[in-house]
Amino acid sequence: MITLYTFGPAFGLPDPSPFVTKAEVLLKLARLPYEKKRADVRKAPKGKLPFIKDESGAVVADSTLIRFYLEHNRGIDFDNGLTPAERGTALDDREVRRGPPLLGGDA
Ligand SMILES: N[C@@H](CCC(=O)N[C@@H](CS)C(=O)NCC(=O)O)C(=O)O
Repeated sequence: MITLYTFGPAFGLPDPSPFVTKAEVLLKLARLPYEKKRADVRKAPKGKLPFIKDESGAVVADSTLIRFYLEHNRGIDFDNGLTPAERGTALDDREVRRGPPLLGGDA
């Protein structure tokens, strides 16, 4: 089972971090079983949350890379139903305009 490492509930929210929330929504959309554990952010692989660990012990840090992991390792198509043009627009908005970690951004 995948473990999602989080800050834990705060301020009346399931988690105060939008990135943790994004990763959890991705896991819910993927309909994969997962568990959540609170993590000490100072010990996180990149010094930030979220990160996940899978059954094999593989660790993926960063919500965008978690999305890539779910798409490429678990065969999840989050853009299912979109036309090729819509997929391009979504990718452009998500990964180029907002600046993905792979391009040095922090979205
Ligand atoms: N690009 C990362 C950003 C993660 C991020 O900035 N997390 C913040 C909380 S919202 C964090 O852990 N900050 C801890 C710190 O900077 O010390 C992602 O998408 O997961």
